[in-house]
Amino acid sequence: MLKKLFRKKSAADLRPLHADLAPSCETSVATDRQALPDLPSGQTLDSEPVHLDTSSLAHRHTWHKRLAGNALTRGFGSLFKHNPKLDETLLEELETLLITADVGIQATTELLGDLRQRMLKREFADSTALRMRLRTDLLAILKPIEHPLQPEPGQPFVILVVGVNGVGKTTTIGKLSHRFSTEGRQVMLAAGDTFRAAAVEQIQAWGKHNKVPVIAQDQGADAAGVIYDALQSAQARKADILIADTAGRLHTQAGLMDELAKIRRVLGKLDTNAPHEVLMVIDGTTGQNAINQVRQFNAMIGITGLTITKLDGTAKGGVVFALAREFGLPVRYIGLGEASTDLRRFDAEAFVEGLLPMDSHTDLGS
Ligand SMILES: Nc1nc2c(ncn2[C@@H]2O[C@H](COP(=O)(O)OP(=O)(O)OP(=O)(O)O)[C@@H](O)[C@H]2O)c(=O)[nH]1
Ligand SMILES: [Mg+2]
Repeated sequence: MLKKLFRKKSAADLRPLHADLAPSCETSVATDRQALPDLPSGQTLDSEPVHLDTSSLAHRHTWHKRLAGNALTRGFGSLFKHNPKLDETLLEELETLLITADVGIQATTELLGDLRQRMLKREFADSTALRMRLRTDLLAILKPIEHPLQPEPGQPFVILVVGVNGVGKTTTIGKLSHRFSTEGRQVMLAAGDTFRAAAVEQIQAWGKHNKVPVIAQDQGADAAGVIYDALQSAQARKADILIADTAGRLHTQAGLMDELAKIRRVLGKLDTNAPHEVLMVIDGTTGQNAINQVRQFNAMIGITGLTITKLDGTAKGGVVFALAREFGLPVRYIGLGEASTDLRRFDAEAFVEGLLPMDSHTDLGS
């Protein structure tokens, strides 16, 4: 498994990089076709309700299994199992669940406000009716952030992947290169994490696995220089997509944050529109701290899309709603496992169905 091969350094091990752009960067292109590594397999709730498209729910049902360990999935299941009665207790327990699952105060207040108002108007015959309305309200929060990434043809579409340490950036790049290659696009990778030990080898292993070239230099090289070279090479080869990895960094590390601005600047010298996507990866287990992370990265480099990983584990899951309410940034993908096929295009309906299935018999709460 890749994760065992590449040990992480702690955040304290990170040091700022100030190296200038190397005038002539020697690149190595990993096009090896040998044996593959052993990879692991803005609207409010008052507006018109957004209806769940039940016709295509069958194939989305698989999401429920992947989201089974999630605090929200388990909490919803347990709540509606143990509180079949439509009363204030149900609402109070729902409120506690939403807050503790990191849905955030704003979204929780909106959700509870709508449900309470409707309950007072006697719109719900039973708790199942309330459950159905809750699904609609959850979807109303997520639908506006469902904007799939659609790389335009005609030039290398540059995706710069950023985020704090260990969130799943490189793994997401591996999964993305698998996805885009499978779609028949010519993909190249840039080993822009020149900081962490073994980071270059990690992305090269993904490149080898997916049979895509990786532009890399040795550890310690200037990250902006590597990514600049990679775009030059992608332009020369007329690649469709270039995905650039970057070192994990904390927003408090001014030097490393400046490096992101430098990467943007040097890319702009080759293509004024590059990077076309600044994809921030968020670890779904992070909780409310994700809000701070996005705020700081957005201020520094301008985020155009999010990927939320590790939602297959014991993440609280609610952070997707909190991020939707706080920023309204598109969620492009979610990570539901470690294998190259475990990256799903964000589908608001499938996500809501995964958390709170229409059929209560599939509830997973205890
Ligand atoms: N369960 C699960 N694990 C994931 C997912 N995405 C990534 N991981 C795991 O998270 C760990 C860190 O992944 P990396 O891709 O190395 O993270 P990174 O952000 O590149 O880390 P740094 O380069 O050190 O900042 C690895 O063990 C991955 O296998 C996911 O969606 N689900
Ligand atoms: Mg990495």
